[in-house]
Amino acid sequence: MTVHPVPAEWARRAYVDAAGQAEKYRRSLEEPEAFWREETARIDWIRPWTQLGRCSFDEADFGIEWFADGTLNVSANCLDRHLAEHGETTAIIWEGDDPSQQRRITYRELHEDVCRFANVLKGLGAKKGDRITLYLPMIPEAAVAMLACARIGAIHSVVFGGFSPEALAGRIQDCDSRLVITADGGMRGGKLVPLKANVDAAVAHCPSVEAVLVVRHAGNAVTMQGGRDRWWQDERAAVSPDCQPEEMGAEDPLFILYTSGSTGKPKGVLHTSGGYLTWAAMTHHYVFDYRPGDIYWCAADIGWVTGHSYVVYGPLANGATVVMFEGVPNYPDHSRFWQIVDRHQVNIFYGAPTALRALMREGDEWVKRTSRSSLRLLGSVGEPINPEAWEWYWRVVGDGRCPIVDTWWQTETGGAMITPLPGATDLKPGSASLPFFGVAPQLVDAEGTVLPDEPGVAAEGNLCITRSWPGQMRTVYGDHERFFQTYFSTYKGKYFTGDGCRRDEDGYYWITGRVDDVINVSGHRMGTAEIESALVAHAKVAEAAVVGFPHDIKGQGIYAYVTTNAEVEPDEALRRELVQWVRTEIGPIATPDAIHFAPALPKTRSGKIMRRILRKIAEGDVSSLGDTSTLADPSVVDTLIATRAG
Ligand code: 6R9
Repeated sequence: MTVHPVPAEWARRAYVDAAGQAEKYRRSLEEPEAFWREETARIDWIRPWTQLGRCSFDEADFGIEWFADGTLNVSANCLDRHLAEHGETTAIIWEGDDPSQQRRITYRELHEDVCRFANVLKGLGAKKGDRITLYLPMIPEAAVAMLACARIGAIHSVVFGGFSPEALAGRIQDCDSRLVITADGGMRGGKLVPLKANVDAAVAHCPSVEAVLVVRHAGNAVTMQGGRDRWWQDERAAVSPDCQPEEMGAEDPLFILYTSGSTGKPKGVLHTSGGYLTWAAMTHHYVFDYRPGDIYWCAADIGWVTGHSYVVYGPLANGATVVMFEGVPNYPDHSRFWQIVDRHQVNIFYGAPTALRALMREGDEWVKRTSRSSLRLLGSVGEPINPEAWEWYWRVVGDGRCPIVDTWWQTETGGAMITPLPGATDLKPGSASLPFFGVAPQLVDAEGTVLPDEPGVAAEGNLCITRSWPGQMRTVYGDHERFFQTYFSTYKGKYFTGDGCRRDEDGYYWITGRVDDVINVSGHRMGTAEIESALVAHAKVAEAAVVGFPHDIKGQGIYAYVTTNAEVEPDEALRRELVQWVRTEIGPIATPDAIHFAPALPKTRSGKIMRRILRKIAEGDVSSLGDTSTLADPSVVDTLIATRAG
């Protein structure tokens, strides 16, 4: 297998080399108090913490707290403290969907905008602890709105702009937001996303919403409802440019972000202030080896956790210059990413494998016609990166010069957990490599037996984490019991990630993908249960079962088995209708790739759908269906094999 050793220059100049990595890792687990005292010094505390943490994953005394008696304000850490020496440093370089549009915003300007935005929110009655829903395109005002919430101690809940009004309404209702922040519209690939119209449709079902603050951006016509809707640009001028940051406890909530799990509706993952910011800033510092002056670009949308931790909180806490991109990789053409790299002289680029695979398919020429000589480091996140895409990223995009940090983590973990450090870790294409400081992974088998962790011995099982880390989520908003049940009840005393994983002879971790009913479509997490409930909500559908199947570009595609009501004759028109239906119910990211009309689904005698078999059929691998003897009616399987979709 190929191993790419740490380039000599990186070993010399990086914050940590291999020996440093091993030593810091050891200290983080063996001397946590001293280790975290040092690492939290990167944060400006209003009142320094004295208690490190009180964390237990056991049911009897379950709870997670870090630095609990410390106080801080997250927005002051991302803004105010940079002003004295770096006020004129560019904080955000914005690149519009339309390649002729750019904006540059200094830390001083960002600070003023955040203060004004915070004052507008206060004027609308927002206060500490309130939930505020954000539904915005990738524009600087998205970061401004998040930081303004943090400044006054309100809890933001960002909903990805690709979600439908239905999905948005559910998320507004779940956390009872009184305020929604949106834009008239966003642009993606030359197409308008009618955000304000979507908010209008959503808010019609949300009696809790009293005010909608709208950022003028795309210039499309919108309806403004008197008494409820206001333009940010109008309000901005009428408020003071000063706003004192609220003193927040380290364990006061910073944000909620909804994410899919294997059961039920999306969960409101809750992150708090002190531990989360420490983790975001610290991982951004070490993983990207960020130096003042570097131009750093994370291509994730702020609607996902990667956008929270690595577009906004981590880099801004570190005083970085961040590129923010509204558009898509293939508009106006397949060179767009690399044109942006050249135009803004990007040094660090962090993106998702799905985009790389899509660009790889278009051929090297689109990449080669750009210079990319400014690039020094590349990153990958969101899903496993297959070695072929890794090598292409390395050879074609990075010209064989830039280390690739393949960072494994989750919405729940707040920031990178298993990742190379560019000056320390030899790279194996496809492996997220080694645990970050403070992270204690463990592999267990299905029964929970711990697999031996010894040098030279490989193992494969389910990935758990045995100790808390500061960036860990603290609860599921409004349902603490669900938090415990979802993550800590499968394997007693451990956090279960939902991922399968192999550890090789050198101790490198290879994430093999989800082992639960979550599918990862283009790096977006979807619960099969959500798509199923959208399908059965259609009047003609009796039953549905959704599974993932391998997809060349998306990583996984969505394969839906649908049983229609008895009187319905399934046809092509219904297939199209159901695809459209799911797009409307959840959003375009949940578009089924295949719909397989099934007269019946394979079930056990107790009525449980045998998903294992459905996955095999969707994958086209019917040679090894395993034991089907427990099926109530084994002939169902033959029918499904004969009628496989796609
Ligand atoms: C950050 C983020 C989390 C799930 C996670 C895993 C997959 C993320 C990965 C990766 C292999 C990587 N995942 N990064 N798998 N290698 N580098 O993506 O959060 O949206 O919550 O998804 O994504 O399956 O469990 P989130």
